[in-house]
Amino acid sequence: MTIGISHEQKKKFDEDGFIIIRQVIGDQTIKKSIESYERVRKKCETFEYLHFRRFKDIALNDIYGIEHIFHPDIFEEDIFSSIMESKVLELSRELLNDDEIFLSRNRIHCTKGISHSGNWHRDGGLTGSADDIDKLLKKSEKDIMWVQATLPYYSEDGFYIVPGSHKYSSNYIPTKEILGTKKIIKNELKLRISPGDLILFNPFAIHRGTCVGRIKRQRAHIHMRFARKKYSKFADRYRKDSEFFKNSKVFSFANQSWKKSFNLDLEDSLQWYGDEIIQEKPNLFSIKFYLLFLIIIFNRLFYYLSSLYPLSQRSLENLSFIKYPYLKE
Ligand SMILES: O=C(O)CCC(=O)C(=O)O
Ligand SMILES: [Fe+2]
Repeated sequence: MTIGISHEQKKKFDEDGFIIIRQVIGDQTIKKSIESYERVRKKCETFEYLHFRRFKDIALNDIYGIEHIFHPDIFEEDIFSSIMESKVLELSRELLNDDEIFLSRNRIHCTKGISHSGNWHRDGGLTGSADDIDKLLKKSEKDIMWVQATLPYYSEDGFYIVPGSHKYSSNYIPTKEILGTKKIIKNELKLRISPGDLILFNPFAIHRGTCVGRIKRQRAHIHMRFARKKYSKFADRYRKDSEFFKNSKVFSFANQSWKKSFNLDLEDSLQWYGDEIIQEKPNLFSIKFYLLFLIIIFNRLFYYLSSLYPLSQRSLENLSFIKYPYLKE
């Protein structure tokens, strides 16, 4: 089982909680994946596909997350090709020291018009509560449960991570201290990645996403979490995933390695994910729509004003009265 993780990379992953593997997919694959992503995005913009997340108080349709990329309504072979070409499944098997792993989360993170300034968090808990995350982190430290991956189609210079924060230690930062904040953490690191690079990280490491946005600095990456079958009960996931994976459009396109993963017999999750992520089409005849429109104008005004802020981007992100900071290079 040696596809590509060297001993040093494994050690770095264990110690820092992340590694970057450069250039795991080719230029042609990236180009085709971007075309596919744009098709999918269009379906969200026109509310033809509704499983997406957006910031509804800064723009009419500012999409930042598109859920369930294997959903038959948006499945794109070229995106799946890019995922298979990246060998992310095989690399994750190596990092998790387990052949029996499966995709428990998948979505596209994207930023186009408006800057994105996300909050610190740890992923991988079941209920989302801070204490629950700390508890599972300790469990995962004894026997690793999952790994997360980011496969970008554009250059990114905005993913922050706190190396080593996936380990319970004397200088451990409890999740409740950072959750929902953007505070500056002493050894935070911003990762610079190019299209076709792959970040693999321990979801219990403290991290946050940011992106300058705007057409020239937009981003779109595939976000994935792989979980070990033995922990399938604790792996929150979308209840229709298994149906999507077994759909002939997906299954017949999958290589042997992915077929093997799709065929795993999993326990039901204690916590299903994502049922509530479904957009409502805006109703132009409701008063709510126009009230929201006023809020959008208000937030947008502050957003543009914040572009004049003279100090650092990190301090701007910490001004609590600016909900949407205008980020620059
Ligand atoms: O890039 C983002 O917006 C969020 C990143 C993140 O939290 C993740 O990949 O788990
Ligand atoms: Fe995350």
